Amino acid sequence: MSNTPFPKGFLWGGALAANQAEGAYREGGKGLTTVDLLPTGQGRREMMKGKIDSLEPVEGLFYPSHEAIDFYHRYKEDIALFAEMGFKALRVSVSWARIFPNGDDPSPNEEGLKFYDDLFDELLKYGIQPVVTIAHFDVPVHLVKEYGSWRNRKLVEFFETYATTLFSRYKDKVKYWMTFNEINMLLHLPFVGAGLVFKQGENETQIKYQAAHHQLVASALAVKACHEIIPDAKIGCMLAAGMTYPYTCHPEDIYAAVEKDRESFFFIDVQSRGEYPGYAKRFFKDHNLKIEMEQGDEELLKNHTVDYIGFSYYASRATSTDPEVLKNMTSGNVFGSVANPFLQKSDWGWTIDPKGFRITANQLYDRYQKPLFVVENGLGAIDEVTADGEIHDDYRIEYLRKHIAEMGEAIEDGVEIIGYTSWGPIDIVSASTGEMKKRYGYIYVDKDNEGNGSLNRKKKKSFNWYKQVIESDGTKL
Ligand code: BGP
Repeated sequence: MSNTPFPKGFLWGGALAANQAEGAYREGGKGLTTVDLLPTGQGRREMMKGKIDSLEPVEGLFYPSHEAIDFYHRYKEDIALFAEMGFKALRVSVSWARIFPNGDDPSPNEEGLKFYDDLFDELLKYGIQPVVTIAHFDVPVHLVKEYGSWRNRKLVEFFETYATTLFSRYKDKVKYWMTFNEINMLLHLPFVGAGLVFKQGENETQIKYQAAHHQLVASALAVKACHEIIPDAKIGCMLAAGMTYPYTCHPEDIYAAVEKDRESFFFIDVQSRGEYPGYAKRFFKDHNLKIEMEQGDEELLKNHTVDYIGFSYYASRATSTDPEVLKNMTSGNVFGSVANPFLQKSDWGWTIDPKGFRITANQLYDRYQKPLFVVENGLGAIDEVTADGEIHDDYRIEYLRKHIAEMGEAIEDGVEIIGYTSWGPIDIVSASTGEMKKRYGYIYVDKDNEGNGSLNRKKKKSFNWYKQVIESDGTKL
């Protein structure tokens, strides 16, 4: 399938997260993070929702983030492979606890700063732009224990210090930043999004939206500092996106879909438009939520909005007001979607909707009229190493081919998209399940769900396919 060439300078690449790739969880002076407390297995999902019994790793459980794929020691080998594919950008996150092991340390950890200096130097050696996520689901555990994490206003000050430290240290190396990964995930997986742990009987909705306010203020302070310290940098927000379709044309279903999308848009409306939207104020009133704001917060939000809208797209969503549909058509995702009978699903039950990618990109661009940056898209699948030692991941090529083609259509529609960093260009730990079995990569990593394997890397069939996509500016799909 061939396509109209993507714009010159389009940032083709891949995306990783520190906690899902680095490993070395207690090396280089790094402190413990929230994700380091998430084992694989069924208890993981409840812990991600803030039902946490222990803030210490438990003997005998397997914690996939502790070693992950050892990117901390192998990043040079991996970056050489990304360069071979022709990457123009690599999205990585900085682990907050490598820089401030406890989160409230009086000064940063030089070993941690040095690691990312070396990582960015390695990328720039190949002409690959670092695209840096400041917070990707890993809050220093000490901030949870001592302050209750983002429910506490003190986190704003700690985050501002952390972000400002990064901008000052890497101002000559990093020109693309984003604040919170999938900031809307706070509502669905509050321990992951904001390190929130709930006690029995607490008003979780009140705590979540107060924590959201703290993150939104912290994000605006980071935008302000980034523009002051690195005037030629771009700093964005980051949304777990995917348009919500109404199950029928019944007006109630239509409005339910509007409300579902507003649940996520709320965060980006504040970060991009600079104020709390009316529907949010009504939601707070209707639910008796009192959001504590400090003097100057609203002015800060208004004056320091983001430069671009970063987002992840895996699937579209659907919703209904019919109890029968809601009961019988549940879909596996955290957004409480109903399954879409017109679409196929992945091995993990995620809807596969390439056209939805074009629709979502148009929806975001219509709403915000700012450049978009696709910083996650990909297919988590079970890959098999065949007898010939190869991985014939044609199903992944198919998924990506169709999604990139629809992204091209969105650009033709006039949507400004600055780049595409597909999720997990190398197999890494799955965020939702902690599994290695849920693979996204163009590069296979020899490691299984129980942590067994050589960690050796091996190109899949999709490796040369993506190389050709980039080489041809997206015309050869
Ligand atoms: C997003 C996260 C990523 C990544 C992705 C895929 O929520 O930003 O960290 O994990 O989802 O999800 P999973 O790894 O659960 O398949």
